[in-house]
Amino acid sequence: MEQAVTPPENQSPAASAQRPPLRIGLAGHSFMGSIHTQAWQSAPKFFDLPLRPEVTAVCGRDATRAGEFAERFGIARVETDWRRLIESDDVDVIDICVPGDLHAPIAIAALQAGKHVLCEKPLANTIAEAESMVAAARESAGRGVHAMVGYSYRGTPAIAYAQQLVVAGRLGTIRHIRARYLQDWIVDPDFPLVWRLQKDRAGSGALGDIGAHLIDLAAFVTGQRLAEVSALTETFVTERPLPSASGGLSATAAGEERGQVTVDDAALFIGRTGSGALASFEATRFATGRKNAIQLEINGSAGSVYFDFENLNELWFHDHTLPAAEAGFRRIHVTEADHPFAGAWWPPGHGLGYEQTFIHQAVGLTRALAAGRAPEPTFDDGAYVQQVLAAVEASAADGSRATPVPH
Ligand code: 4PW
Repeated sequence: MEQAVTPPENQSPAASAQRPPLRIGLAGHSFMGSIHTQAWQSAPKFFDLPLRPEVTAVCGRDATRAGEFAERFGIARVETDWRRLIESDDVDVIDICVPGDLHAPIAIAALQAGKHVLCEKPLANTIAEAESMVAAARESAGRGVHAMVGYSYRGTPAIAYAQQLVVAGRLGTIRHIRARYLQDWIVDPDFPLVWRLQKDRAGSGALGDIGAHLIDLAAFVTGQRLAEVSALTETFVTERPLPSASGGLSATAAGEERGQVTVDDAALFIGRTGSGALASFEATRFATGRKNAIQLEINGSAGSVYFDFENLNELWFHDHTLPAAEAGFRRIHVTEADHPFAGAWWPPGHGLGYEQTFIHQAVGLTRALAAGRAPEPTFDDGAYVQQVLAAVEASAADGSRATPVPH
């Protein structure tokens, strides 16, 4: 008789507490720093992990704010210079949660110093930076030191399940990818000029901040990369008040002084994958009423899937091999024990949220490092997204159509 196999997600996490530590040094402590820390701290409580993640130090330029963060999350040590974090003996992984202009210097120095790296997305602000990061990661991999880029939505169970359906051939030949990431948090023209609206800090606007997720998800779910794109971008509000020092997604203006918005507010582009599928993408922070709507539809010759992050526990699946009278999109609650990641959590139907995507990212990284293999998404995956971002910007800037994406 065949032995029943318990999926790793369903094994008791109790053992995680006994495992050797995986010590995390966190660079940055705003929105992403918080959710990464929560992820590292929650992962071993719900998943049976070969190593026990533990955030041992946090780094931020403002010692007071970094200290408050450390106290809130129970982190022992505070640094104010990321170089000190990299030199630390009590850190195995540098977790980069700072604006994009600091990704390359921190990641490259960390890998060279023998620290694994988790780097927030998009990987970098320019192709040149991304390429240097890929080179550093390839070199360090030879020494068993690995790098991962944080495309966290891959850890959404419904997205991971959609990818499994594609791999199992349930969609057949992919014809269409339709992807939209819609937010509305900067519609108010008096919303301040936070770093996400500054090109020298963020690289680009809605395109790189949220469009990058779409580019990664489309490639992850379908296994296909874009070969060419054609794009339009727009900046609707070109000047904004300067932010107070702690400016984030819910920032307030510092005063009357205004500055120039140097990134796109919205980006729209179409493309063709190397395998001939046609794709369309929309990334905007001006879609009033949409908060974090990541909508992804894939149409194949044998079926389709549809997902919206605002209903993240559901995947809609149409099986085109069924008789027409029975076929049609049906809703799958991706909360069953044998759905990706779901077995570690609540009973079927009780559902997960945004934070679990980061916990699943931490689980993937921990397991890969323990097994001595490269975690995914890799810096190569991050550099591919960077190539698409650059091609989109080039196409939008000169009005050229069918701008190639170099590989
Ligand atoms: O990565 C993305 C951010 O930069 C996030 O997942 C959502 O959009 C929330 O903030 C931005």
